[in-house]
Amino acid sequence: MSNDAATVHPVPEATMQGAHVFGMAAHQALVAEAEADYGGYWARLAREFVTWKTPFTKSLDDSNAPFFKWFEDGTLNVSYNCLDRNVERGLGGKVAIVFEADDGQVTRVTYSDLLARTCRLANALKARGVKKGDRVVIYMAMSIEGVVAMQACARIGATHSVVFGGFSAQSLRDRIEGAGAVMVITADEQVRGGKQLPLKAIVDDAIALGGCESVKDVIVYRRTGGKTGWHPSRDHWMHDETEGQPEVCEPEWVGAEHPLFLLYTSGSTGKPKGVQHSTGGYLLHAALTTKWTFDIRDDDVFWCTADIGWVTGHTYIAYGPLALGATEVVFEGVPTYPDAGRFWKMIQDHKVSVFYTAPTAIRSLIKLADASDAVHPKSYDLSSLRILGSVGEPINPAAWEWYHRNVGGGRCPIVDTFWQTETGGHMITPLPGATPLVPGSCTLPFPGIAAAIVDETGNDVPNGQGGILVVKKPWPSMIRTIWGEADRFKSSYFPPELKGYYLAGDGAIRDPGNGYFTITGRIDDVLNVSGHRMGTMEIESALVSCTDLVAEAAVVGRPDDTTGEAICAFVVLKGERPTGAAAKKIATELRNWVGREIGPIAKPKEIRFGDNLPKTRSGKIMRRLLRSLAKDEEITQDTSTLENPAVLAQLAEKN
Ligand code: 6R9
Repeated sequence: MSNDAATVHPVPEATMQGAHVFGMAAHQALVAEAEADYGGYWARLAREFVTWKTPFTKSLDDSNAPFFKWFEDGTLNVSYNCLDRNVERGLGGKVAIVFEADDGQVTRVTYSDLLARTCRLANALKARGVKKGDRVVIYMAMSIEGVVAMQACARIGATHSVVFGGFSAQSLRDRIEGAGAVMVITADEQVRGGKQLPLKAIVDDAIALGGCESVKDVIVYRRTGGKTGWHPSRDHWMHDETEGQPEVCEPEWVGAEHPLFLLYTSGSTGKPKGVQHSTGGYLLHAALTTKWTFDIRDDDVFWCTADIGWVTGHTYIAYGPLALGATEVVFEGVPTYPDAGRFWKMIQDHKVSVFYTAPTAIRSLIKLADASDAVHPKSYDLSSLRILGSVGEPINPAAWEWYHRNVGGGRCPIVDTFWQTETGGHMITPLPGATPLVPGSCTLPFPGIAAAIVDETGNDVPNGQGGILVVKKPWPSMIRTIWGEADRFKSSYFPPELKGYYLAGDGAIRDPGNGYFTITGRIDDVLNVSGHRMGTMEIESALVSCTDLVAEAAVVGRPDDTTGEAICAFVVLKGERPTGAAAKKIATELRNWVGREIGPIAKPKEIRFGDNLPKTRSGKIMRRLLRSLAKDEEITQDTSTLENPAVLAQLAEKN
């Protein structure tokens, strides 16, 4: 593979003049600065991007690797940095958030408003006894209140753990218990695509499942006024709680290593991991990458379409843009309601200049735009756009080209940003004023990030040869630990054979010519469905927990044109192998079961039944074969070690 000249999109110099990082020489100078004095480079940026209450005297502390510390003796407050600081700089009247509800209603909040609302909620949390270091679970949909809830926690030094509103009661319960949360902040309902969906009722169910005894209070934002159950000693309306609370609240100054948040994410084994992030290093990278990767300027309107339940919504909605005093759009709904032109209409209406979304959204909108001109981007005025971004999964070159041409009018650079929940912010990404683009490649490491590709023993592989993606040096916004599971943190991310490098869990390859990185996908049992991370083991456990029906289950991913990967489950039932209508009925039952156990995003797209799974004589499931079956490939692999070759024909059958 080589990036021949025909595929390279040069930097559009005319439009990128004045970029924060302009030209490859500037990019290289930053890389060189980091190489020459690693600690000094990050310290310089930490002074430039973060306002400290007490300045730090030391940059990186690697004395207890891999439990790295950054700027440890510095103190700060994230909410101060995102709100007060902007008001003090004279941006109080500037719009911080343009909120568009599902039904199209628009609400604008200035920095002064956002500060006042955050302080009132922060005071309300304090009045309920929430204090520094306590964990607060936030189970809310996209809303101004969701961002305010995160900021309010940060203001008082409480560690938030946002749980995506699509997770089930069981998943929510696990996360509440894991975090030992003292409070849950939620809404009565959420509204998506014209439908009202419960949130508070799911919180009630989660708590009723047991194990959530740490929760003393549930604060409920009234979004729809829909009916919900009520436990008077525990449940409180947000508007009652904040009424009469002062609009000032002295920030809690915390140490740089204080945990700002936990965010649960899927791993290859066991239960989801509570990824713990810091305050100082995290905020630095959130602000820095928002500025350099999106080249944010004073008059930009930034729109990241992610949900605050995922890391992208943390770094590029709740923190990064606000730390820079930018104006951002927050959207409650879905891209296809009332029609598939919603994104384009919102870009037009709000004059969005920097737009950041996921390949899966692009791919599904391409199909719909091809079918109807009315929802094609060409039917909208998208001339406000300057820069486009992509995140969550590899973007295939065809989708890249469509996005570039039809949304970006051929003039907007696309920043294909590779990063993870664990990395806190962008790791490998173009800088739009500096990096020539190649569709499908996330190009080069962000200046200062020591990304590399190695073999199983941690040795560098030459460009052009695929390998394991690692990061050789700690960086400020990296995961600090897995909450309560320090050993798992070490073994998951710093396996001894990799020389102490951070293991990302993805495969990658570098172009022999320009050294550009292309991510080739996960190398562990983690699936990426519509940009959502799912562990195959998690889905398998959910299936086998249906003990009335299921004896055994194996889950694999298969490529999918729209969702990137699709979940395919192979199931052995306790009773006879079903066929025809019976198989369809049980498959539906099992899909709903998984939806209840984990959440709708984990429902298998396809379920196939066999009398057994393909196993070696030692009883190991041959997942390689299952992956081929899921893709409807002919089995050409050696099946001589297979104990029960007859099941292959059964498992090749669709229901
Ligand atoms: C930010 C986020 C992380 C996994 C990651 C990788 C995949 C993310 C990507 C990408 C190719 C990109 N991924 N961005 N793959 N190109 N630009 O998505 O975090 O939910 O933790 O997922 O997503 O496989 O390891 P998270």
